[in-house]
Amino acid sequence: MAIERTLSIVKPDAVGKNVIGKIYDRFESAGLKVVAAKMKHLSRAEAEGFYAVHKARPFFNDLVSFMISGPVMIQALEGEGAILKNRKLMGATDPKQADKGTIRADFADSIDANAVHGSDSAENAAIEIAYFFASSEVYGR
Ligand code: IDP
Repeated sequence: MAIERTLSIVKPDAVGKNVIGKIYDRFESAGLKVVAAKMKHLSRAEAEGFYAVHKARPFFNDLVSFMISGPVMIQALEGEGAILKNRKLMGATDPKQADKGTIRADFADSIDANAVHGSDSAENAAIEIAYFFASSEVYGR
């Protein structure tokens, strides 16, 4: 399988619960390497731009308000099949539907406060990594 990169965000609920390290351990234990990272309190404009694909969805305003409710931890992860691997580690969008042992099953409270974001395709991963990191800030292989 190809070495890929994906964009991951530890959302404000999980940062508030002090579980950044526990979530990073899931990535590292699965063979994903943190190759870029920054903590940031997103502005409304930054969060709206990041979630622009969801602009027409009824939950858009609530999603943006949640994402700017506190700092987030943003990272690029690198490894074999990183995009799908991270999505499997995260679990389903709604933590009630998420498989046992996934990040969302263990750390998320609701469909809106669901602990983590992860890119869903190679195309979006490239766009999302570039949204937050200059290429000089990504320390991959
Ligand atoms: P994903 O994060 O699992 O990829 P998406 O469908 O891309 O899920 O939705 C982006 C984010 O929007 C979700 O993580 C969740 O926080 C929020 N969201 C998605 N669907 C709903 C909903 O029906 N109600 C409230 N928030 C939602």
